[in-house]
Amino acid sequence: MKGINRARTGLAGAVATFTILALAACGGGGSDTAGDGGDTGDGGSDLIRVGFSQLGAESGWRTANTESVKESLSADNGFDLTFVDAQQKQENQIKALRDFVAQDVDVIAFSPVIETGWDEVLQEIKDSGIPVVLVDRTVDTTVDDPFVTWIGADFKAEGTTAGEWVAENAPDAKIFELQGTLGSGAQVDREEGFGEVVGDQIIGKASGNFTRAEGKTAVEAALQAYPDMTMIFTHNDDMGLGAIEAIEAAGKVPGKDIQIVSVDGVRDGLQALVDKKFNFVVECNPVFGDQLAELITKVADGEDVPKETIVIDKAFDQTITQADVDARAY
Ligand code: GYE
Repeated sequence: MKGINRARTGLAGAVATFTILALAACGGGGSDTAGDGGDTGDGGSDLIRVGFSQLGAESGWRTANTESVKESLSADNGFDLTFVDAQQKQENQIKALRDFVAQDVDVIAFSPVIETGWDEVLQEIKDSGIPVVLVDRTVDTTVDDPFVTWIGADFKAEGTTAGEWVAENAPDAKIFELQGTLGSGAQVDREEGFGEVVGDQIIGKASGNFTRAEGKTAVEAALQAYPDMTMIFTHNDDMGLGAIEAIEAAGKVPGKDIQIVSVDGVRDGLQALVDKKFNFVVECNPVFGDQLAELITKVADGEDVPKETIVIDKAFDQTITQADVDARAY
């Protein structure tokens, strides 16, 4: 059924209290299925063999998330990671997942590019007995109990936070909504959260697929279609940065003539906020590799884990300073 991120369980405490306990645990013997031979030739029979299907490299958020995952799921930390980038194509992800089953990895982790279309492969994984850890985005499937645990952000709350800022600061704005990849958990839930607060201010919507280039193209078209727009709500910073280019090329001033409210908070997005081209940014924190490593270790060891772990987000307005931006890790 619909994404698990709809039910908030207040697991923030668990997230914040991550320690290096997990690393000690996996160093001390790993999983009970890890002894069946690694394929990396590093003699890592104690390593936990993880197949991770990343959905792509479409945004600054994704790049930071990939770095965090790779850094945490390292051999030094007790993992034998097979990482595959799907280039935003579901068929590539399905192929990678089937390969992981064929390799009989200990744990499969993946960030689903969209919510639907996973029934068959999730059933195959379930039949193989390999546990699934869902990362970042959610699935909508008929398969019963398709994953052990999910870690990611509360996308709906991010949309709500953005909407509340608009309701408070720009209640007359005419908003064009720049959507992420259609059918992705991040798009569906951010749109829902935002729409519940200021839906009546939205005059048009189109997808920019979470990339700067497609965001720019979508806004070029929107400037023609909705000449009275005064605000863009973009589902991520990269598309917002593309929007800035389109707005400036049209002779308008981003942040003034057309305000921009964004989600993510990568360094380039926060820089746009300092430069007064973005007006408000809701953070979506991509740096949760350590928490993922802890979860995977427990799953491989057959220990109980929470069904979901919500990564904590903040929000930023134009009072942010250049020093804040320079200190940003991603
Ligand atoms: O906001 C966007 C990325 O799923 C949270 O995907 C993620 C989103 C993120 O492309 O920049």
